[in-house]
Amino acid sequence: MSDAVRCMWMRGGTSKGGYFLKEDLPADTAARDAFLLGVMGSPDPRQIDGMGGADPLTSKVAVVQRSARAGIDVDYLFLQVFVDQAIVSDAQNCGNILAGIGPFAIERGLVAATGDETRVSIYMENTGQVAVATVQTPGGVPTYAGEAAIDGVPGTHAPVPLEFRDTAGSSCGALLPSGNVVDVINGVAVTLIDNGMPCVVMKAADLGITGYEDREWLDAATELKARIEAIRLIVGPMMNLGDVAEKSVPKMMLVAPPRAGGAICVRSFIPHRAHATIGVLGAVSVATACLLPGSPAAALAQIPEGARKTLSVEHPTGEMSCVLETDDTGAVISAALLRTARKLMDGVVFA
Ligand code: NQM
Repeated sequence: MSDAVRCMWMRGGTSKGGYFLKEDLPADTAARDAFLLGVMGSPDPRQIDGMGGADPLTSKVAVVQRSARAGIDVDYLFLQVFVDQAIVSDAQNCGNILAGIGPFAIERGLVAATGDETRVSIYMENTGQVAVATVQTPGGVPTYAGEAAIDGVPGTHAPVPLEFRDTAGSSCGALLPSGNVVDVINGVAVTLIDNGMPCVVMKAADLGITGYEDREWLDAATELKARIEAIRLIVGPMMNLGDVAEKSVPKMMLVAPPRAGGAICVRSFIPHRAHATIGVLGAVSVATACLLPGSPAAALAQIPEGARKTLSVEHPTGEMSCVLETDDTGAVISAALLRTARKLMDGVVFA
């Protein structure tokens, strides 16, 4: 298709991508995916003929429509457009791209602003769960300027707090899909967990690294990546995800003791490239693993007291603070995080 399609390009958290109204995209899934591959310039490691940034974190798409569900403003479908393979996957959520959904929905007239702040309830179609985003709307218009800083993004912007409830088992059917806090795979103790994002959490030291390496080092560590991928392919079916060879989940999380006053330190593979920071729901899942007695993460974590805990998850370029609320049994019942977003371009895009 070479026709112009209406699109807004936005940064959401530490990711970036194209935001579309569902009605503007081809209704047929195969035609939609072919169009999006063309828009991003995939498959090509440089994405030179498209809008993608040659990085999974900048090859993302949000498809948004007004919701018919009671109490919900908009439905959001996240699509990961693979960089070097002709794959468009709906197998995961994205909490970073989620940060742009509220402003986008208001800008496109799907949601009316309600004063200086507007709460937008968002049904995440990938996993059937709800998130609430609070958007700054002084004068009834979304603003992107503000004083909130998030690590991994230069400068300050308007805050977009995100709240999640009932994220356990989002894609795997249960918080601990294998039924265990610890499984041993290829000699490595792992926690298979899904609190919004399917993740495999293991000690970096058990894979022979410190867990403090930078993204470039991790991306070049071919043998380490092969070992991690071997584990990932084994646990896919154990996590009710089936064959994950061509899926972007589960994410692989290598944890180490915190060294900047946080709760835990993480290096994540998503799943074949190292993350520059950490995914939003990925961070929620790792923070949740830290609260499970006997887990590899719990053995390394520094956990604050109280039913409402702020766990700072250290990552390669700073930290992400997750506010977790727990019930009497210690189970996580809600999570909240701060993100920012910015409108970069509004116009039409060509495939
Ligand atoms: O875990 C990257 C990102 C993500 C996902 C990935 C995310 C999340 O940073 O909710 O945000 O893990 O593929 O955008």
